[in-house]
Amino acid sequence: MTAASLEAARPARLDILGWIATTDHKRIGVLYGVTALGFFVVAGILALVMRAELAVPGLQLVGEQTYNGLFTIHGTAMMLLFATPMVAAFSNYLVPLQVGAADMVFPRLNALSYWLFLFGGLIILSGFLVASGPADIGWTGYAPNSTLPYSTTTGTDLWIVGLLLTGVASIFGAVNFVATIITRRAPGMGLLRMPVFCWSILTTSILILYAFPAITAALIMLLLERRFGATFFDPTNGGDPILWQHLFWFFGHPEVYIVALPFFGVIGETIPVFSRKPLFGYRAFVLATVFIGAYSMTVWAHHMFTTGAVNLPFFAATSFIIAVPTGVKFFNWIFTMIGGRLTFPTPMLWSIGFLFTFLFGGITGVMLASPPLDFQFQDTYFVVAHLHNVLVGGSIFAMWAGITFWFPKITGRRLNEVLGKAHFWLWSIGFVITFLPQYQLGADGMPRRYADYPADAGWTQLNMISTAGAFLIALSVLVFIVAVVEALRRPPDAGPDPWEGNSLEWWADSPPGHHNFRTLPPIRTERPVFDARQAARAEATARATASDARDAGPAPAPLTSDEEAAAADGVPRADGPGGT
Ligand code: HEM
Ligand SMILES: [Cu+2]
Repeated sequence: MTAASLEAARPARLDILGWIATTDHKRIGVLYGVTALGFFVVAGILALVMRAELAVPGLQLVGEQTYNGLFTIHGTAMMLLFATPMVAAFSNYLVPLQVGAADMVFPRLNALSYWLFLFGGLIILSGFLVASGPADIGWTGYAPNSTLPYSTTTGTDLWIVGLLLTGVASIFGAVNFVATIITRRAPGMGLLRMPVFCWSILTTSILILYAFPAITAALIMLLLERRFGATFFDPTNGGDPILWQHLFWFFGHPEVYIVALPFFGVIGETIPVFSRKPLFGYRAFVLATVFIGAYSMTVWAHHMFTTGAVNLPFFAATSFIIAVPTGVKFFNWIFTMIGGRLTFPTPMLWSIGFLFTFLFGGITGVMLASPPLDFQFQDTYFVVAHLHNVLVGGSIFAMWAGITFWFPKITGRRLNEVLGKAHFWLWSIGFVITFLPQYQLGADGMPRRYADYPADAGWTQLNMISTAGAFLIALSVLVFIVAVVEALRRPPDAGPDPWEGNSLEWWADSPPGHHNFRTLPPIRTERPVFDARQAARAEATARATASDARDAGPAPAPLTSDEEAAAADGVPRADGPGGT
């Protein structure tokens, strides 16, 4: 056999070394996304075990100590190994494309961020392998529970070290995004012509730079206290356990915006495309984003009302006010749709689902920001319902919108619409069934973080419903996985711009080539690809009119711009951006 025929006989292989050594922002984005979804599946399985345990009173599946480990690792993994790195996945893939750059400013630092995140995550999960079990201190790691002698497992130390690594990864990533957005925008792309997704990432990255050092410091202090004799949180030695709560929530509240703002940005990209209109109030949206980012630094102690150690009116007031810019975004989204020519493919369904579920989560948040209500609901299932309403109903709905929207860009293939819609409806129904009953359970006084509840409390039926919903959510995720596998087995056929998008990523090939762009269109608004498409259509219309005129005598009167737009809508797409 010749070398060439040997080469041909070898089946196509995944370029594993290429992926490991990659510094290409697109590959790093895919690595982040696939890894984060892997952690999502793990954390989801932990959730199913917990929900199965809670379906009926009594301890059937796991003991109390195991349950502590389950909610700790579930909460930690969902927040910091799934939602946060999912933001990094979207921003890695999209920011350089949307600003018209060839890559990030620091590609190697970018790769380092990913590997720190992966190994940090594995270190956290490795707690399941030690004899005493994983961290058992809640995702909030409150002192003194997290100090010795209260949390004796080595799993807690692994949790600390793993979180330190993933935190540093987030900080490196944030530096990279800020630098890329500031220095790598294509000619013509002023800051106010940048897609709202990039604005969200710029804001989020700056927020990371303020918030993550607090948790990094807190984790180092906790490790010193547990293993090296420090007493930061020990009141018998001049320390203060409340200090942990301040450091944690100074990070933790902004963190919930770190996993929300980018997804607001995603919805700011999808709704205009499927409404065939520019985003209503682009500048107000950008201003609201920046305001939420800055202002989210001032509300952290609303998580600490019941400590009796914080100023209630101040933190209640700041928390209420943050609803205002969030409300502005709802106006942006809704007025974009009003009067638009709406279509409802899967990404648009997720976007509209997001509007409903996030609104509900926001309203229950305002309730919890009110100290009298918070004193009542503290540590009950009302809080569990609220936080999942915001995270699952807000961020993760929008995440699915983003995944289904950009899937054709990343893979060159559209997802099957029937499977996509099945995923959406199963998830949505499962979401409501899982989390709505928990508001009632919370109002009835069922406490969170317990593996069991009394049989005579009257909570059994609602718990059973909630558990059934969780399994429906799991089923929907299986449908999504089937849809992805089905799509990847087809040859690529999506073309560069399957949705008729607005921003520059739709100008590049699907998937984009190594350095993204061969050419760029002129950038005169925040919708350069839309502009280029309209220009191409106008030109095609003009050409057609001119040749008609040659055939049929005198030229018709020139179109007004409104007529032109209407005519262009009916014209089949001119040969498109195509990236050439
Ligand atoms: C999708 C289906 C999900 C289900 C069925 C689910 C279920 C649960 C359950 C049973 C608990 C423990 C409640 C308790 O006993 O106190 C919990 C806690 C928690 N979950 Fe989820 N969850 C889901 C998704 C998510 C997502 C997507 C996130 C974040 C992005 C998340 C973040 C959390 C957090 C932060 C906690 C609190 C952990 C703690 O108490 O320390 N969950 N979840
Ligand atoms: Cu908060």
